[in-house]
Amino acid sequence: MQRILSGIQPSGVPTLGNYLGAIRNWVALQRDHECLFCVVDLHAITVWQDPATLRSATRELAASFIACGIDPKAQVLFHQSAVPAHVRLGWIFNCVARLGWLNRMTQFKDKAGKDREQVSAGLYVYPNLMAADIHAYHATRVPVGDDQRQHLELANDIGQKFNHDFGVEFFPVIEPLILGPAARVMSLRDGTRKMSKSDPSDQSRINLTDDADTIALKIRRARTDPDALPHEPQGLEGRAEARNLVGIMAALLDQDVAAVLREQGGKGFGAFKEELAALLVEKLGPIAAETRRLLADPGTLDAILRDGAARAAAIADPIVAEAERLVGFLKV
Ligand code: AQP
Repeated sequence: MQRILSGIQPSGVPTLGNYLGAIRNWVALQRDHECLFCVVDLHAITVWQDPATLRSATRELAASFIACGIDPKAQVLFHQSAVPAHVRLGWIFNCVARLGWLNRMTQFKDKAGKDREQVSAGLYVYPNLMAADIHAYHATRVPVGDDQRQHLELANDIGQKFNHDFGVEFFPVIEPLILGPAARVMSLRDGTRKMSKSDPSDQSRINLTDDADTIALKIRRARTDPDALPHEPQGLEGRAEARNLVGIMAALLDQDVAAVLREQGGKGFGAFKEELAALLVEKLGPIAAETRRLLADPGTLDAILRDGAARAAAIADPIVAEAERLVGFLKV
């Protein structure tokens, strides 16, 4: 059975984007893979996080994973900072990766923007830690969206350079796992930007913890254009916001955009938005309720995370100890 590692940053409350683009697909993977699901808090602090908020966001994300259908008994659910193997291997990889490789990472350029000199060094070396997250478990498959493809290639370059430098075949080649047509959910305020949990505007996203009224209000206020919905996908060209809302409905219904437009074409946004909001409430309502139930018992949730961290460490520790031995660290 192939071992899979997937992670999400606790950099806010998980969104509809995280759900449709990632978590929902991971739930399906559990059936025929050995999975490690990681709340990547070490990655989250590459940008400033308020400490108390980070702690609560870590629990919230873990609860959302479970509420969405991740089974923490059958699979390993843990938070990254609780397994030191990530940092130990991450440091080795900082010394294996070349500066030129990191300079090519487009996500760093996007995230750093014009303020390059002011961002943390962690944001710059983040792809090395991501490589360590995967290689620490000898995971061979990683479900990724397009935005993470370049980081995965870097993880392979690092693993292969390590093997070459130390004359071993230790780190396996990682294959990206592309899961069907990736649902890319865009901001409700700007159809050209992706929906993000760290977007300063709460109105730009649907949080997995939003209640029915909040969802309805956010969808009602979502930016659109004055035209009716087209009958065919070509009619969505140049209409980023309309395309996004139709795409969300299609993803929730497990249909393609053409099928949704056959039903919805000709309708105005008022009627369409009402249907979309009702559908969102139907699909997300049970997730939000289960998340709230889990969060009401932090002791049980922490025990799940503790157990997950112990099981993750049991896999990663011997692998990372061997990497350290190969590097030449004295083991006494
Ligand atoms: N809008 C989105 N549409 C589809 N998939 C998305 N993902 C995130 N946003 C969307 C997928 O969620 C996974 C985890 O993402 P992450 O938390 O590690 O970082 P991110 O991609 O940067 O997500 P956010 O929500 O935008 O976080 P912040 O705001 O902190 O940057 C990934 O598989 C990603 O593809």
